[in-house]
Amino acid sequence: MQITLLDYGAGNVRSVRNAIRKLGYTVQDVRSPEDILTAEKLIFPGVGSFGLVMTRLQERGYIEPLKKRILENKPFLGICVALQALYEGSEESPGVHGLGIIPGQVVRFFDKALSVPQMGWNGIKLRKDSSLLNGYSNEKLYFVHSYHAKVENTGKEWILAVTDYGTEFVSAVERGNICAFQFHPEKSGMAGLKILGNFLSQSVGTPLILTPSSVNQAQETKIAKRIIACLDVRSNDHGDLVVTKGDQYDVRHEGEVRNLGKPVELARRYYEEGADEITFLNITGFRDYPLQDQPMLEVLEKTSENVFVPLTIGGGIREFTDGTGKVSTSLDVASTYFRSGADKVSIGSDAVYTVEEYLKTGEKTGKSSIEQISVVYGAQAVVISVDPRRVYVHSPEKTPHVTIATALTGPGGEQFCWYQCTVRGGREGRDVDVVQLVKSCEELGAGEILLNCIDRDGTNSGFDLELINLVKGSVSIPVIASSGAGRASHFVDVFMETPTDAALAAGIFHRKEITLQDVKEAVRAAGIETR
Ligand code: 1PR
Repeated sequence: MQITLLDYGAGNVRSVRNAIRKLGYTVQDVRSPEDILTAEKLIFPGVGSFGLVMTRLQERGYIEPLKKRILENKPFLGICVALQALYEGSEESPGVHGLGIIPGQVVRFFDKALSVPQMGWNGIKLRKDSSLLNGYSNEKLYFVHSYHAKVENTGKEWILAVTDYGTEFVSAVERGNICAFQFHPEKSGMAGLKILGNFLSQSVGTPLILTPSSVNQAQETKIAKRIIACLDVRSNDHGDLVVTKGDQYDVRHEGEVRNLGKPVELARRYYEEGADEITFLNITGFRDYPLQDQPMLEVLEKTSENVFVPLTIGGGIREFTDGTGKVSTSLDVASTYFRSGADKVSIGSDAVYTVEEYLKTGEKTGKSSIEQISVVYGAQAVVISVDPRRVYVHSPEKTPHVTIATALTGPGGEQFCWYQCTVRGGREGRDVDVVQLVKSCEELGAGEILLNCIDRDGTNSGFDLELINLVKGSVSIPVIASSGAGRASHFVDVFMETPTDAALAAGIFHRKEITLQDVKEAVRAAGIETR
C-alpha cells in the first residue's frame, strides 16, 4: 500500500519517510489539495511552530480538505504539532486558527522545576482500548514539545493516552480512523515503529482489538534521563571521513588523526545498543563550507535509514560565502541538514559570535542563526554546543565574569574559576563566560544546551559537576552534560549530583570500554529513570 505524506517543507520529514519504508510501505507526497481527500492513508508530521504549520497549510489550500477528510473519518495520523493543529488554537501563535476539530487552546508547559521544551523519553497512560497499541508494552516514547493539549479540554471520546510532565497532558487522541500522537513514533525506536506499523497495517474500519490489561494505568509517567552517544567526525589525512576522539580536543596521536571507526556503522551500533539519541559533530565544520560537505550529508541520510532515535548534527552552522561568491545563510545550512535526516542542529562558534554582539546592544536582530532557525523549525531544533574552559582566579573581584568557588583548586592554589567560551574547536578563547552565553542563547530562542568541557574531554575523569550545576541553574531549557565520562558510575554521579537532563559520552563507547546498556543498568540500579 502507498502511504500519503503531507510534507509542507519544514523539518525532518525524512525520518517519517524512512520509518514508513522500513515497515515495508511506499510513500507518496501530497501534491494538491485533492490528494488529501483521495489518499488511502494520510500521515501529517507537524514540524515547526503552530503558526508556521497553519500558515503553510493555508498557503497551499490544505485546510478545508483536511477538515473534510477528518470529518469523513478517512484514515489520518497526525504527529506532534499536527496533534495540536486539531485544536482551535495555541498559545504559541495567538490569533492563528487551528483546524478546530477538538475544542480548546493548546497551552505552554509552565512549571519552574521542569525543563521546557520537554525533550526526551516519557511514558503514556492509556485511557481506552485501541488496536493502535497492539504489541505495545509500556515502553517510553520520544517527545519534544513546549506546548501541550489539555486533558480537560479534550472530550473523552478523543483521548487515547495521557502523559505526565508537571501536569497531565494529552499524548494521543483517537476517534474512528482519526488519530494523532504528541510523541514521535518515528523517533521512538522499536516501540514507535510498532505503533506506526499498527496504523499502517490496520484496515479501515477494523473493530478495536481489546487490550484491557493496559487500560487505565494509574501510575505517573516519568521522563527518562537520556544517555547520548556522540560521534566527532572529520576527514583524516587520507581524505576519509572518520569518527575521531580528542584528548582535551587534540584529536591527533603521533601526528595522525585518531580513527575510531566509520560514522554510519557506529551510529547504527549505538542505536541497537539502546542510545537515546545520537549526536554527530563535524569538528572541522568551522573552516569548511558545510553545504559542499557531501560526505557528512550522506552520513546523515544513510544513518537515518536505520536509526530511529533523534539525530543531532553540529559543526559549521553559520552563514558562509562559497568560492563562487554564493551566500548561504545558516538557515540554508540547517535546512539541508534537516532534509538529510537531522532532528536538531547544534551551533558552536557562531553562537559565541552572536552572543558577543547581543551583549553589546541587548537587541535581537532576528538575523542570527539561532533566531532564524528557531523561528522556522522551533526552539527544540536548535542546540547550542558550548566549548568552555576553566580560568582560575584568586578572587571573584579579579574578573567581570560569573565565577564559582571551586572544590578543585587551580595550579596556583586559586579557589575560584570562571568558564571561558571558545570558538573554532577550542582553538580560540573569547571574552564571554558560559553563563552569559547560555542565558543569551536561551533568550534568542535556543532549545537545548550541549555542555562540553575542554578540561575534561577525553580524560575519563568524570563530568565537571560544578560546571553543569552552574549552567543548569542559569537556564530553563534542557542541558546535556558532556565530556569526561570514564565509567558507568560517572553517569550515576552526574544524575544524582546535578539536575542535568541528559549525559553524553564518546570515547568510552568508541573504545568499547563500556556499552550503553552497562551505563543504563548502573543508572537504573541507582533509582534513576531511564529508557
Ligand atoms: O563551531 O559550530 O563549527 O561546531 C564545531 C563543533 O565541533 C562544536 O560542537 C565543538 O564542540 C566540536 N568540536 C570542535 N573541535 C573538537 C575537537 O574535539 N577537536 N569536539 C570538537 C568536541 C566534544 C564532545 C565530546 C565530549 C565527550 N567534542 O562532543 O564528544 O567531550 O567526550 P568523552 O566522552 O570522550 O570525554 P562549530
